[in-house]
Amino acid sequence: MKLYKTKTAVVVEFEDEFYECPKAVFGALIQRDDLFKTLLSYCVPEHRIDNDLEVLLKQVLPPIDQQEVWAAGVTYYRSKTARMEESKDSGGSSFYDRVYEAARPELFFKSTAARVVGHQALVRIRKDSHWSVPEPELTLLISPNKKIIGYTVGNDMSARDIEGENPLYLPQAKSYTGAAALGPCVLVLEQPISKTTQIAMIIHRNETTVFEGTTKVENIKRSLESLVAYLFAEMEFPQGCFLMTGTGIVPDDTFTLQSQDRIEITIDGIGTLINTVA
Ligand code: DO4
Ligand code: MG
Repeated sequence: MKLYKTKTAVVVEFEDEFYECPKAVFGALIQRDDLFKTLLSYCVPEHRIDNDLEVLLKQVLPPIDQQEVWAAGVTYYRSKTARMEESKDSGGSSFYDRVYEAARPELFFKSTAARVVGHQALVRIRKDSHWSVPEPELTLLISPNKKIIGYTVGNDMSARDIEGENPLYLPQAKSYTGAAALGPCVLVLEQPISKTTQIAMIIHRNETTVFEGTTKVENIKRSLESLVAYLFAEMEFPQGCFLMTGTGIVPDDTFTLQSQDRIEITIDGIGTLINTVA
């Protein structure tokens, strides 16, 4: 089932029907270990609403409340090779090679909740970057008890030239206004997401497709549980958190985003997150 946050309501989509969750507080719901069961309890005839998905998608907010957004890096082979290339002149390449093989993953802080933008909102490229890309990432919703309770689509906007110049510039390459997008909903399952789930990204420029790529969750080198275990090893998240799980799709080195590009990221079973570059 899918959970949507809108300006006026909390809505569940289940078996092609929509249900409103009266009095539900979105921020409290998305901390619950029993989220699937709780949402199912709203899927009864008295809460059913006539809803049009297209209309709903025009009203959705980012599916987040107060949670921090963290990110894992170099979890796909494609990410490792792209970073090694972009950092070769700075002598930073071996860091990516080593972290790909190491037991400890790369984890970094991506965004506060207030800086996250949602479906159909604007993302940004930094004014001081001339080589920026979107990173389409399966994003986990994790409860305060370290349980993966949902999945959403994430865009980890990145300034490749700034990180490539020096890996110590990672926080500037990754965290700035308009750098994190999540949405359009949270997929809540009874069982873990299938490894064969496809992640796809299309970038349109003036009605032309300028990039298209796909990958699958099974191409992540690490288990999702091990990423969560490292993130929670020495940190508490009293309201839970979101974790972007890394990108397996990186456009070739000649590609950089431009203002007005439209980025569409689709993850099977979750939906499509669309953002335009400001
Ligand atoms: O090491 C830099 C960031 C990597 C990343 O964001 C990714 O692999 O998705
Ligand atoms: Mg990333």
